[in-house]
Amino acid sequence: MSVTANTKPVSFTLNGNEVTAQPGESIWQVADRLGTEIPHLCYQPEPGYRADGNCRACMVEIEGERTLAASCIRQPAEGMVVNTATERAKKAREMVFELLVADQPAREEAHEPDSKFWNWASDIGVTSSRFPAHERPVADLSHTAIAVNLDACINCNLCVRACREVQVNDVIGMAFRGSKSSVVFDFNADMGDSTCVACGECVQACPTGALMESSLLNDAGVREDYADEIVNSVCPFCGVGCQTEVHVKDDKIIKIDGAEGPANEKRLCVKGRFGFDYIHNPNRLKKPLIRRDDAPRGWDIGVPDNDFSAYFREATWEEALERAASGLNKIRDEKGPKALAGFGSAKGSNEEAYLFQKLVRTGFGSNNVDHCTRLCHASSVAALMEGVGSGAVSAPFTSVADAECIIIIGCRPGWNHPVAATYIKQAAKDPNKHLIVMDPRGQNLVRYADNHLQFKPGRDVAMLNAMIYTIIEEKLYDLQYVQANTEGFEELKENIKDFAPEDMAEICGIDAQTLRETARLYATSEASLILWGMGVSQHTHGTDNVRSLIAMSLITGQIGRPGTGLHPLRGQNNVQGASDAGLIPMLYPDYQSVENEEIRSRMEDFWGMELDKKKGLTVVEIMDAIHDGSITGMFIQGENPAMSDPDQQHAREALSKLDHLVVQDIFMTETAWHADVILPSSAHAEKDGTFTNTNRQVQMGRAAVSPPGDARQDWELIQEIAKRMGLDWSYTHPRDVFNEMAQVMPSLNNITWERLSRENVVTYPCSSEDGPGTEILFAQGFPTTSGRGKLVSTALIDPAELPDKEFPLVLTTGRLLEHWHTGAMTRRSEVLDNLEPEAVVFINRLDMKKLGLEAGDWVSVSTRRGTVSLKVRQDREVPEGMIFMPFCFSEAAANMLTNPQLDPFGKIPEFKYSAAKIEPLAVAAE
Ligand SMILES: Nc1nc2c(c(=O)[nH]1)N[C@H]1C(S)=C(S)[C@@H](COP(=O)(O)OP(=O)(O)OC[C@H]3O[C@@H](n4cnc5c(=O)[nH]c(N)nc54)[C@H](O)[C@@H]3O)O[C@H]1N2
Ligand SMILES: Nc1nc2c(c(=O)[nH]1)N[C@H]1C(S)=C(S)[C@@H](COP(=O)(O)OP(=O)(O)OC[C@H]3O[C@@H](n4cnc5c(=O)[nH]c(N)nc54)[C@H](O)[C@@H]3O)O[C@H]1N2
Ligand SMILES: [Mo]
Repeated sequence: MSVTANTKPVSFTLNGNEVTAQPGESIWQVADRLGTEIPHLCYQPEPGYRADGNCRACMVEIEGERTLAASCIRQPAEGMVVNTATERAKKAREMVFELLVADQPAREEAHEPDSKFWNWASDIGVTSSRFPAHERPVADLSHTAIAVNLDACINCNLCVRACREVQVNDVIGMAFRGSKSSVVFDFNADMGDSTCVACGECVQACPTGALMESSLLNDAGVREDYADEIVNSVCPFCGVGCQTEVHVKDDKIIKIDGAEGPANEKRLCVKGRFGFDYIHNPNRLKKPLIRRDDAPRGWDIGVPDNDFSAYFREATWEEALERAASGLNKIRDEKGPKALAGFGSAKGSNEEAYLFQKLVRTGFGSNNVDHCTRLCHASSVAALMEGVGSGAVSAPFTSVADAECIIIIGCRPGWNHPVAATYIKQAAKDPNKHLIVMDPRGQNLVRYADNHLQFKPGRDVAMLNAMIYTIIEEKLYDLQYVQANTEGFEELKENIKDFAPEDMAEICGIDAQTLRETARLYATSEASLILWGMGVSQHTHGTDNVRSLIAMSLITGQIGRPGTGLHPLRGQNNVQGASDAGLIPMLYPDYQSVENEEIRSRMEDFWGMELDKKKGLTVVEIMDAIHDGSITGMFIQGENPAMSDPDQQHAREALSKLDHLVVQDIFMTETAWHADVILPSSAHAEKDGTFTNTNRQVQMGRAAVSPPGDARQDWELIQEIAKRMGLDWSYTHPRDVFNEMAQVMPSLNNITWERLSRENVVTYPCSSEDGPGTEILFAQGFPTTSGRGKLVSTALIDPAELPDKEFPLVLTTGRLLEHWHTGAMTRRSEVLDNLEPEAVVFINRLDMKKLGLEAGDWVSVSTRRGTVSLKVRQDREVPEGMIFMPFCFSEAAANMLTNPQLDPFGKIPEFKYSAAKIEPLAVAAE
């Protein structure tokens, strides 16, 4: 019996018909393609799932063979005669089901009465059994999101493949033998105590309901609620842009599954699958609010979700909108357009972002509009625009499948882009590929990596330039590529002389040989790809860090081909789209400079009014301008700067100093507490709109439920303000906005609202009305003025604040898997907050010892900007001398501590490096 894969098409007979199998196709797949259903349990016809052939539910008869064959793993041979419905095959399948039914709770008591298992059982007519049942395992309800009821388990192994092969989390396994054989988590731990990251892939794969969303089960462990509608949409959390199937019942989301999108192929992570309940949180803003005249102001008043009735009163929409707009009008008219500023949102849609920047540019009258990209990849975008003429990724993260060498630097995809991480881990398991992790902290991807360069924080340029030095000295660069496609090589060559690995080793903490070997690996691999994140960008020398990455890729020609390129992993679900749409103080939609006469006059014609000639202020500059009195009014939509800006006291003092602040959000955030008017708006699952992910894939998000109470659509509210500021807008639907955007954004060529409604996704740039778009950019040169990629030399620059005697540690900040940024959404999601409920600082065992600390002790963490109190978590991934804090916990806000010093080019603050100290607290600091 041959089980080797067919490499050529094969003709065979299926149920009497002459058919052809494509190379690699199994009998099951051919039958399925041609419309013949064969029962299957352990087989999952989704990308990433390997057929295992263990359940025997898909047995078919092959003429001339004594035994039946499992059609999911069997490939047809030329001339083979296969019958799926012979008496023998049917009987065999019935026997399989009868044996399995014996051990199951009856369908009426089944955890999932509508499971794949019960549906097939009833299709083939076997719903009871003559066989005695084995002893049934008890339920394991130790995890907050996933219920484990192994009484329904049929040992089909799908959850093991889901966990190990698809998501590559390696938590679920099979243990014990024979009739005792069972699914286990780690070494037979309770699910809640295991290393499970709750991606829920196993839940989605389980054909029986043995693994299920616990929120769906009643007290008897039975599912009662089923969707009356399933809406295809996109996940609201990160830039991966997973497509989702949103299950809705009675205008409430009851469950989310992964849908077949190009960035996720049905996979999701814990937030996307289990974190949706924030939108039904009782504390959603439901009525417009106006600050009471006698309410005290101050930077430290805001406690999210606390009773705010002493500060705010409910108002009608008319009153609130009037108050919001007239306050802005007054400032504009009395102090001039530049006294106003706006922060738009990377959580909202492209249409909302476009309208928001248009409101600021045409209604407020200046370019003072920015958003969280400034705190994020601003330095990456600055370097990329300068070097390759485009700020977006050159290739999707799924290109890792074609890469030979994958470098991930300054990012932590396992936590922050978990579904992208599944593709990286899958690729890294291939022995012919090499994964290199460069990060001062450890992370779970290190397990799959060839090497972890655990260098000193803030020393990226030293490390990367040592690699460039090696590539040039050892002549590993691609001379032809350099000559044909780049400029500045001679200067780079000259400048790099100071960066011999032997000299940089001490500075970056990686020995010269490793630096040289890594450089060789990157330069000489068939295809090398770099993915990076905030560890690279959030520094006062962030732009230089990225310049070095770009130089490395350009001199080796590791760009523009499959498996090569530069991929800054974009953070927010729509930060790519919001930037494209022009939520940037120096750029109109599609990155067109506001200071270019010709472009400006084109935009003036298009919008029908005169526009500001000067670029506007950026996020942190706006906060400074409030302090110096030049900005006195703001509109903030879908951002929480009171938590996300560096040096929080400074930022909150600014917000409380404003004469007029309008906040449009879905929750009473720390920022909203400072507002004069609060406009309750629509969450992601409540709106139609397009969203652009990190791969440049423009995707359709669809409203699944209605906004709560009187909350209204974001786009409508922006329009209401615009109208009251003298603009004659009359959009009736996000579609109208999209159509307008497409007229000034060449990146949207061949992408229409109708197309996206139909196809869900198109990648930009797209060169034809029906093509899927261009995944890999720069195959032929660069969109710079010269058509060449620019090599820019960099220098060694220290982080802005180095540790000293008083503040001996390096504080780095970032994220947790379960929480989103400032916690606005995820701390209001029951599942996610249960998983990470309290503020912690991560610290190495050795530093704990020096300070006499035990895990769970209360400490204070201080920098020159402030002090917070929180608990200690021992963490072996943080190196000695460094501490890590996530910035989601308002009770111990990391940004009380961070340094607002800016990178001169990207204007991004140094979130990743402050000098800090830790002191034990004797008493619990409740
Ligand atoms: N769960 C979750 N996921 C998210 C988010 C979230 O809030 N929660 N936010 C989203 C957003 S907007 C963004 S931008 C992304 C961010 O995603 P990432 O870029 O992965 O973000 P961080 O965790 O902030 O930092 C990444 C890494 O930088 C490392 N690092 C620290 N200092 C240095 C240094 O000096 N050099 C280098 N090379 N590395 C250093 C840290 O050790 C850390 O591993 O995540 C997105 N995804
Ligand atoms: N210390 C430290 N600080 C950092 C970083 C770091 O690594 N360390 N990272 C920085 C980075 S990379 C980023 S991107 C920023 C993120 O900073 P922010 O964007 O300020 O953070 P979020 O918590 O994502 O804020 C989103 C806000 O939008 C609201 N919201 C969600 N959906 C909607 C909607 O549909 N409509 C409206 N109107 N509102 C909505 C939420 O309730 C929340 O208040 O933080 C930055 N700050
Ligand atoms: Mo970000």
